[in-house]
Amino acid sequence: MMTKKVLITGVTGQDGSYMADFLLEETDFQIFGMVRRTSTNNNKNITHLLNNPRFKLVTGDLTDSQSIDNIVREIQPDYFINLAAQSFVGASWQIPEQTFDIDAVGVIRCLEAIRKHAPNCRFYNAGSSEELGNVDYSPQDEKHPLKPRSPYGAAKAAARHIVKVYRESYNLFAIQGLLYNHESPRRGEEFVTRKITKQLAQIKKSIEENIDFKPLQLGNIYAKRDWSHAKDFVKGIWLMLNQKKPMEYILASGKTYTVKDFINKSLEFFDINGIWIKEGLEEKFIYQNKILIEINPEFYRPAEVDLLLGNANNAKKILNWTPQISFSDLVKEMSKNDLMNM
Ligand code: F7E
Repeated sequence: MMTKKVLITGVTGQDGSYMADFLLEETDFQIFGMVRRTSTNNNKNITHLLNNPRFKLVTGDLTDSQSIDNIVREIQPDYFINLAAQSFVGASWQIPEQTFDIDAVGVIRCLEAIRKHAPNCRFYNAGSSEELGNVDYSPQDEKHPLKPRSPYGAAKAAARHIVKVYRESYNLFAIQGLLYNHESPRRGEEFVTRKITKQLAQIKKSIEENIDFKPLQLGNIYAKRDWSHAKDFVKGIWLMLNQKKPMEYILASGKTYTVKDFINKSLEFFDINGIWIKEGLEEKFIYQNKILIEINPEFYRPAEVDLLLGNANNAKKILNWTPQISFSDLVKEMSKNDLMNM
């Protein structure tokens, strides 16, 4: 039998790199990682894979239909896992067109290439709890209506519809999981979790060395999110891709915490016992008479998703998916990693 081939887009990112790690470990498949050409390389999440004979990089771009078409025609993948995106919600108000071009139209480019050249290929597109946005009830399940609050959420909701349309029109195995926030030491540094652990690690080191530091500046620290570890989620994606029928599931921890809870957990790891004072824009965290954390309205969003809490019972029951890493261990791992790499 021919070795199976998996194409992963967004392979230099958090999810793409963990997906490649997972498949290299758990299967004997050949992995093709699609990367965008850039003048400076962005390979830090995959340096450990570059010499692996089962891992190959291919150049393409979700905004370039010819590149996607050529890659699918030439590789003839058995699985196409689309983890490339403009994934930063905050930036999606500044670059709404680009966000749609990559996160929604880009998905059509993938589906068209599959339809034409590899109709038996199983396709996964990264969906998001941001599609649910201004939620009607908690915890949210797969029946919750799509109510996006950002250009990013709207683009992912559009992608969900188009994936369904292609699935039903052409009988493709095409699905879009609905994943709640997932984090790790490989998370990009502008997302709130990594921003917190990285900057608190810097502050911790500055305090120890008695040098000046800039306070950590954040926006809405009362937003609630359902956070998990990205490693647990790539496994869930793979289970979704290997069911008999193309069904879509929520992956979530089923617990929700405020951004402030995340900060407090990380402060606990760094052993910084200060106090929170004041409220609203004036709220601050003080330690040894110094401001460590303050609010900067620049980081507020034009519209916020106040609360996300997912119900992953279907994935647990039907896919037998069980997340392993708790919120507390996640915060510790991220904080420890940033401190070690200072
Ligand atoms: O924000 C609040 C912010 O940027 C989390 C992406 O992976 O998960 C992610 O989207 C919360 C928001 O992630 C700052 O307002 C406060 O309420 O880490 P985030 P996100 O927007 O939840 C979903 C599932 C995705 O699909 C996305 O691709 O934290 N917040 N202060 C802040 N957020 C940031 N980034 N920076 C702050 O200073």
